[in-house]
Amino acid sequence: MKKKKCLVIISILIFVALLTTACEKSTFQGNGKKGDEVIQAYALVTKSEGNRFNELMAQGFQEVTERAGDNGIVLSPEEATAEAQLELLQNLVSLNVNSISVAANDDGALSAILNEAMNSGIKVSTVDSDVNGADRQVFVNQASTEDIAHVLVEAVYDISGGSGQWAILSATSTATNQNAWIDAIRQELENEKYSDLRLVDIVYGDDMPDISREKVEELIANFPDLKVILSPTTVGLKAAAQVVSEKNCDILVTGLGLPSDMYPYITGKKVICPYMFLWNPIDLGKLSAYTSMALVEGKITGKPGETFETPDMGVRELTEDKYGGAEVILGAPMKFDKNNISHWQNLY
Ligand code: RAM
Repeated sequence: MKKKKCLVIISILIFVALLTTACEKSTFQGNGKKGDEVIQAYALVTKSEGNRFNELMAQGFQEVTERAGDNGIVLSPEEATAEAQLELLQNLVSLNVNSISVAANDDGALSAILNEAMNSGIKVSTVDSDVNGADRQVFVNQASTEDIAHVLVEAVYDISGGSGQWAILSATSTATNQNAWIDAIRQELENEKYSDLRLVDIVYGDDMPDISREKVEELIANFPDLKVILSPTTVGLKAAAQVVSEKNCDILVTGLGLPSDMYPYITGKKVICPYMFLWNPIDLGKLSAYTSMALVEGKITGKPGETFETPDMGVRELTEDKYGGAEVILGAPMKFDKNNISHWQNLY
């Protein structure tokens, strides 16, 4: 852990050294600490390292900043905790970067540091996993929370045959995207149509493959009649499919997964996952970078109704989020099944 922290700090120091020698620095012109120098960099803080979804998002973010000739800096904490992110955010605020985009591991814990960032003129947005509306300017949301909940509950209904026990394998218990989706799933379940479905448990695998696998094993042991495991996290869905496949049990899995991870379980002789959903994580990272740029360039300020142009993702509009603030939505969730997964598994 200490070694890792050291590496992160050394990387930041090297980055700053490179920036200060080779890159342009300018005087801050914004509404914050006038006269202070701003490090011309767009920063992304992911939820955690070692998660392919986060890496793909970072790839999209870097692609955009590089193409624009800007500096993109991606920092990933070792663990998916708010404490680990806090440390990275503090470093970025001290550097006085142009913008910070964060996939939050908790809604409240980052509030003070994000407000400190905004007060000093740094443009702040969230991506994938939000914070409270007042603690950022824009949320770059993958798809509407209600749409995600709707397709997931419909999938459980469909593949269970409309009745029986099912369970949710989530990521960390504080992840705001996971909790927003679970809340919306509960709302959706109030529909009379789903009255024969029984949600028996919600377990948390912390977006770590081993913990997720253990949680799946516990579910299988605790609920012999379990029909479906829904995992709205790519790490969890892969772990669920692996364990179900190894144990050769009759449970089916669905949720949010990477086509490259889930290909064998969707197309295999024994189908473990009939279908699942996701969006393009690379595009999500790209949209996050475009949003940061639009904020830095003053094209948007974080009010619903504002629009900005992108070179390859059309004109994007900020819409009103659940806090009365602004979000920009990437699109609708995409369904992956045996008919289309071959194409997508090569991409992400
Ligand atoms: C995981 C993460 C991420 C989520 C995706 C679907 O990799 O939990 O936050 O959006 O899955």
